[in-house]
Order: sequence, then C-alpha cells, then structure tokens
Amino acid sequence: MSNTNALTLYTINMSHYSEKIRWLLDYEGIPYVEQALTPAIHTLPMLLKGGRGQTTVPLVQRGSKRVQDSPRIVDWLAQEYGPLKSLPAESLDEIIAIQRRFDAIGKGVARYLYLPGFAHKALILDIWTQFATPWESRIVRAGYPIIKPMFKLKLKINTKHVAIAEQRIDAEIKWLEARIKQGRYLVGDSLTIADITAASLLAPLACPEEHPIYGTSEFREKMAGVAKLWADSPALQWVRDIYAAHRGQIWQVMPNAA
Ligand SMILES: N[C@@H](CCC(=O)N[C@@H](CS)C(=O)NCC(=O)O)C(=O)O
Repeated sequence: MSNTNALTLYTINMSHYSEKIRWLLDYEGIPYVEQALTPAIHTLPMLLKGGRGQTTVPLVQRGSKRVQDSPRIVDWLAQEYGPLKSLPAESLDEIIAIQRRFDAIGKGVARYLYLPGFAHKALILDIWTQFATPWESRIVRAGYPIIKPMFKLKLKINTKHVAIAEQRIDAEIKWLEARIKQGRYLVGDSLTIADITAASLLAPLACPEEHPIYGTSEFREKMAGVAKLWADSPALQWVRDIYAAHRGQIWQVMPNAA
C-alpha cells in the first residue's frame, strides 16, 4: 500500500527550477522522494498530473494532491509544513518579490545555455538520459533529431531571444551585485527562499561544484562557457559561496528513475 503522507518531488536532473524546490526541501528537512524524469518523456505525465495545461517540472505530489510550478509549490509547502525558517513572516513580501524576479529569468538562463550547448549532442544526450530506462534512452536518442528542434521552438532558443535573455540576466546580475553589497543574505541575516531562488536559478551560469550536473568540468566548459562575461562577477561568486555554505550534499539519496 502506498504511503499517502509521503511527498514525491518530480524533477529533471538539469532543471534549475527543480533544484530550487529540492534545495528548499533539503534545507527545511522535509522528507521527500525524488522521481527523476527523462526530458521529452516527462511531457505527458506532467501535463496530466499538473492539470494546468503545463508540462513543467518541478511538481510535488502527496496522496492525491499535486502542485506544479515552483512559487505555487513554495506557497503550498509553507501552508502544509510551515512555519518555514526560509520564509520568515516579518519579511514575506520582500522575499516573495525577490523570488519573483529570479523566477522570471530562469527560462532565459536555460535559453542562453542551450543555444551553444546544443552543439554538444553527446553531452546533452548523456545528461538527458542519466535516469532513463533503457527504452526511454532509446526513444530519446533515436528521436533527438525531432526532439531538438521542437525543444528549440518551445523554449525560443534562437539568436533574437537569446540576446534578450542576455540583457535580462545582465540586469538581474547587476541588481544582485548591488544587493549583496548590503549584506551576505538578500533579506535579513539568514538564508531565505529569496537566496535559494536566486542561487539555484543562476547556478547553471555559476556552476557551483556542489551541483552534480552544473559542477562538472564538461558542463562548465561546453554549456556555461558562454557565460564568460559574468564568470568572475561578484554575483556568480556569491552563488558559489551560498552553495558552499548552505547547500550540503545534493542527492544524498539518488532519485528514482521514472
Ligand atoms: N514557472 C515554472 C517554470 C518551470 C520550468 O520552466 N521548468 C523547465 C525545466 S527547468 C521544464 O519543465 N521544461 C520542460 C517543459 O516545459 O516541458 C516553475 O517555476 O516551476
């Protein structure tokens, strides 16, 4: 019999929005089981489970309750498992506003890295199939010539949108640099969901060594190599510092394959 109180987190290994919720759960000590989905194969299960016309991860499920979309998940976790130390009531509005601004650049970050990343088919396929069953791996590898253009279309991975993404990321990096001059944490004097959101959504650019995908030398060179203009910025150094100080070990328990 399944345990209806158990929390399942559906993710994709490379997803930075998934990392945001994984980090929040780890930081708050909320027990969960991670179910890692294979890109492309994730589409139908997430569409059906989410019930919102969206195919995105992360999604959490407890019994028959399913919540998709990271800010909605944060709200639901606070309601069900709160009070959360990463969401202090006295600064809630400010924290949520910062969460919103970094959530808004997540897709741009993915767009920015995938444009050059797609030149490295073997790396992309290895990452995409890390948790794939043998048949999923065969489908994704054989279907790559179709999946890749569909993915590029869906995520608007083209030079025009990548240029817009670069400007937006740059603006947020500058905002972050000004903010961290005021203190180590974005709000107050301890880690909040504002820091977790900013650090996890910028992590694919900052490549903290704690992250099992972004921290590899191959990812750094082939995907994040384009982010040279920010590589040594105080903002991305802050991301690495926050990971080093607060992230702990990612995947203490390896995710289940779907
Ligand atoms: N607003 C969503 C965005 C999530 C998102 O874009 N997730 C990406 C992975 S980082 C995804 O699932 N992409 C595949 C898809 O859209 O089907 C959230 O905050 O959870």
